[in-house]
Amino acid sequence: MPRLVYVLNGPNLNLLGKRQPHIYGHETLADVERDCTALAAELGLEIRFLQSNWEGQIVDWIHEAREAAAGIVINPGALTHTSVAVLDALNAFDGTVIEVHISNVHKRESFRHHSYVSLRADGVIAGCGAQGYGFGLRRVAAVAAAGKA
Ligand code: CA2
Repeated sequence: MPRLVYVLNGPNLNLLGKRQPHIYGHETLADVERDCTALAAELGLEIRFLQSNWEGQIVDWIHEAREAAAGIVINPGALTHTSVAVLDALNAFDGTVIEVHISNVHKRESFRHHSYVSLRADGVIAGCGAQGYGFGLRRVAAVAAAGKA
């Protein structure tokens, strides 16, 4: 049975590819989902690819993942820099957590340099564009395979 991975996207990521392409690129979130689904199949993973503009919905999905998933790949959007609630939810999740940012947050405004989510994340990927999601999935698959060996 394929291992389940939640791929969670926070506020405004539904606008990907539609605004600010100089920062976030031209790929839409639907493009990212398609690429992640194809890669997941290669890696023997099943994904639930989700986006919400609501903090509580992201928290609920993290709780749902506790019951079912080997890992979470999360781009929390601006919740990265503000949300203790998302951090607390991730702290209650036992699997692998990979934090992804499309842009290099460390090259940007100073308020983007701090991440609550990084206090829990096992790995952090930033500035690799939408490719970062694929790197995150590969990492979850590698950690799961190492655990099985
Ligand atoms: O670089 C990233 O992936 C971010 O997580 C994106 C967040 C930002 O608040 C973080 O600091 C870094 C913003 C997501 C908004 O995405 C948009 C995409 C296109 C147009 C407007 C917003």
